[in-house]
Order: sequence, then C-alpha cells, then structure tokens
Amino acid sequence: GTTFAWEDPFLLDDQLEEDERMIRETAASFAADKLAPRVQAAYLNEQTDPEIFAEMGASGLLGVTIPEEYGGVGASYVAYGLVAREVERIDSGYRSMMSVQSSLVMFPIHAYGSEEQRMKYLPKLASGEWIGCFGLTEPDAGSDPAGMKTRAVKTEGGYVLNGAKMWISNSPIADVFVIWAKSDAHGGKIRGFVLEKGMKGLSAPKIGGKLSLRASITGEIVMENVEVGEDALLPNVSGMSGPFGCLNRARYGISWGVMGAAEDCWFRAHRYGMDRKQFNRPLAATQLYQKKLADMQTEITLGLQASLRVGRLMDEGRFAPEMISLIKRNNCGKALDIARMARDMHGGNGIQIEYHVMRHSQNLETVNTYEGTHDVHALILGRAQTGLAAFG
Ligand code: TGC
Ligand code: FAD
Repeated sequence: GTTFAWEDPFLLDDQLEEDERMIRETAASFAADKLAPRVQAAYLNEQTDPEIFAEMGASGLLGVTIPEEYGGVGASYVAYGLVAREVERIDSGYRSMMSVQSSLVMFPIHAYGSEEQRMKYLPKLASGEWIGCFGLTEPDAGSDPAGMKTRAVKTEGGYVLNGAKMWISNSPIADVFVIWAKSDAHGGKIRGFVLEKGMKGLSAPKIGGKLSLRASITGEIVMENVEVGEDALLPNVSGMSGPFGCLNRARYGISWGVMGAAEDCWFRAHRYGMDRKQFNRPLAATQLYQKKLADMQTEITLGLQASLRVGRLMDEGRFAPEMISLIKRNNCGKALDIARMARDMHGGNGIQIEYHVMRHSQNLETVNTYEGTHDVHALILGRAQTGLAAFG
C-alpha cells in the first residue's frame, strides 16, 4: 500500500509531466516571493501595482500556452492551470490580472489576429511591458453579452467605435484593449477590435468601492467616436464564438485557480484547529471541525482531478465548452463554500486581514459571478441535457 498524503489524497503531482512540475514550482516561488508580501496592503488600500505584470512576465507566467516565437512559453493547458492555482492561492485578484492578460488578450490576438497584430502585441504582452484588458460586458449586457450596444461603423480608412463597457479588469491601467462590438459593415455581427491607450475618445475610469477583488483594479471603458484603422480589426473571427473562445480558456483557468484559494483556506483552517484550544482540547479534536476538514479535502481533491482531466482533453483538442461550464461552476461554488466555512472555523480572528480567509471568501463572491455566473453555467448544462434553452 501507499501512505495516505492528506494534503494531496490522489497524488496529483504524480500525474504531471516534468515541465509542468517545473512551471508549477516557478509559479509557487513567484507567488510566495512577489505576491504574498504585498497582498494585505493591496487589498486594504484597494491598490493594484502595475509592476506585477512585468514581474509575472519576467517569470514566464504570462501567455503560458502561446508559442515561444511570440514571447510565450508554448506549454500545455495543464501548465496554465497550475499557474492559476499557485497565483490564486495568494489572491483571486492577482490570478484575474494574469488570466485576463493570457486568455482574454493574448489568446484572441494569437488565435484571431493577423501576423502583423501578433508580432506587434504578443511579445510586449508576454513580457508584461504592456497591460491588456477585455471589453465584453456592458452596463445593460452582462449574462447576455449578445445584447451589447457598442457599435463599430465603417469609414473610408477603418471604423468609428461608440459605446461603454462595464466591470473591466485592468482597464484603468491598460495599454491594449480587446473590444467586442457590433459591426455594421459585417451585417451587425460581433467583431473584435484592438484599441490602444491614448486614442482620442477612449477613456477607462476606475470603479471604486469594491468589497471584493480589491487587489485587482476594475474599470469602465468609454468610447466616444474612437477612430481606428482597418488594422485594428481582428480579421479571423466573427460572431459570439470570438469572445466565447477566449472565455473557454479563462473559465478553465479559473476552475484551477479557485481550488488554489480553497486549498489556502483549508490548510489555514487545519493549522488553526490544531493550534487553538477550547474546552481543554484542540478545535481539530472535535467531530464537527473534522467533518468540515473532510468536506474541504474531498471537494478540493475532486475539483482538482476534474480540472486536470479537462486540461488534458484541451491539450488533446477534445474539449467541449460544456465540460468547462461544469468545472467552472462547481469549483467556484465549492471554493466559495470552503472559504466561508474556513472563515467560520477561525472564529473572531476569521474576520481579520492577517488570517486571510475572509479576503479569499470576499474575492470568491466575484469569481462565482464573473465569466458566467453559477446559475448561467447551470443553464448551459441544462440546455445541453434537454436541448431546451432556458435563458430568454
Ligand atoms: P448561443 O446561442 O449559445 O451561442 C451564440 C454563438 O456563440 C457560440 N458559442 C460558443 N463558441 C465557443 N465556445 C463557447 N463556450 C460558446 N458558447 C456559444 C455558438 O456556437 C454560437 O455560434 P454561431 O456561430 O452559431 O452564432 O449564445 P447565447 O447568446 O444564447 O448565449 C447564452 C449564454 C448564457 C450561454 C452566454 O451568453 C454566456 O455564457 N453568458 C455569460 C457571459 C460571460 O461569461 N461573460 C464574461 C465576461 S468576461 C469576464 O467576466 C472576465 S473576468 C476575468 C477575470 O478578471 O479573471
Ligand atoms: P446579470 O446578468 O444582470 O445577472 C444578475 C443575476 O441574475 C445573477 O444571479 C444571474 O445568475 C441571474 N440571471 C441572469 N440571467 C438569468 C437567466 N436567464 N435565468 C436565471 N437567472 C439569470 N466583464 C468583461 O467583459 N471583462 C472583464 O474583464 C470583467 N471583469 C470583471 C471583474 C469584476 C470584479 C466583476 C464583478 C465583473 C467582471 N466582468 C467582466 C463582468 C462579469 O462577467 C459580469 O458581471 C457577469 O457576466 C454577470 O453579469 P451582470 O453583472 O450584468 O449580472
């Protein structure tokens, strides 16, 4: 037999390739050295240090799946998931910064862009010299992005864009804006455009007052007659499959990331229960406390195993979007339950920033909502089972 490793019950590490293990190690040391020391102040002060992008780039954590010729690492989707898990072990906001850059900005430029666009943007996004953002959601179009109002109108040399995007990660500090708009020249179909900071009529005010994801800056994107050339259009995709193709990758990464946040909560609750005594015994010696630890261990082990399976299928080119809805939905919901439970298990200390669990639980409220809410992913799975769409 084998000794039971309580922190890694199914020996996940054994199922990784050598290069995946190395990338996980790099991400873990980066997270411990560069992210952990800043996170409490960043969260309390609602401050995002833009330098983090360059530091992530220098460690090879941006564009992990993008080929090396464009500055990426050319590694597997499993490796990308492992990076998300290590970064989100520190904070969901830091993982957000990384996943937007990699899956929502570099991926579409690589997958849908011209060779000129790839050469112009990808190396600087990979190094973190440029920061990217992804504008799909609008004030009146969240779960139903096809209801967007942003318009691109054809001119002689290009397009004029008008509209407003809402809840956009990184936008106030972004250099590169991937924008989805309905284009009259393409029969009203949704097309992608790459805009740049400093264009006339383009602004990105910060959204303040968030009680969640405070280490990651969020803003609007306002476009008032922004003129762009023909070279701003992403030529190789048309319709909603453009933004959804990006969301598939980001949602998959989130399914790993939230398990990292959940593991941090589980390990902290475990340690707290071993150390803290009430009624002359460690909290961890009580049946209720042990049941909670067992539930955390079980859900995290199953969730990680599921993400690994979907990652392998993605690397083989055999995934369906519904697989990703299943793991995004379940892992986010379970991570949120685990973080709330860990907060409770820490008693009064659990509300304090130094104990970390409440920050995770507040963050996971956002992660359960963005990239398709928990309920919207249920409806995607319901449609796939019944053939009946319950959205509208
Ligand atoms: P529907 O009729 O289902 O499909 C329209 C077209 O899109 C295609 N499609 C997909 N393609 C690839 N992958 C997918 N997952 C796809 N899902 C749909 C589909 O084949 C069809 O193509 P075509 O060529 O036939 O036209 O579309 P619908 O409008 O009925 O969609 C409904 C629904 C609920 C599934 C969808 O709208 C949805 O997923 N809503 C959630 C919105 C969302 O996730 N927004 C995310 C915004 S970005 C964000 O949150 C970033 S946070 C990042 C961070 O900080 O980490
Ligand atoms: P709504 O769609 O109005 O949903 C409200 C409630 O109604 C939810 O509970 C939902 O599940 C439910 N609901 C909606 N439709 C149905 C239905 N048909 N049946 C049953 N229930 C339904 N977007 C971007 O484009 N880029 C980003 O970088 C980005 N970053 C974000 C960062 C943060 C911090 C946050 C909070 C959001 C971000 N988003 C981003 C937006 C995010 O994707 C949306 O908030 C999300 O898709 C939900 O849309 P909504 O907020 O408009 O809620």
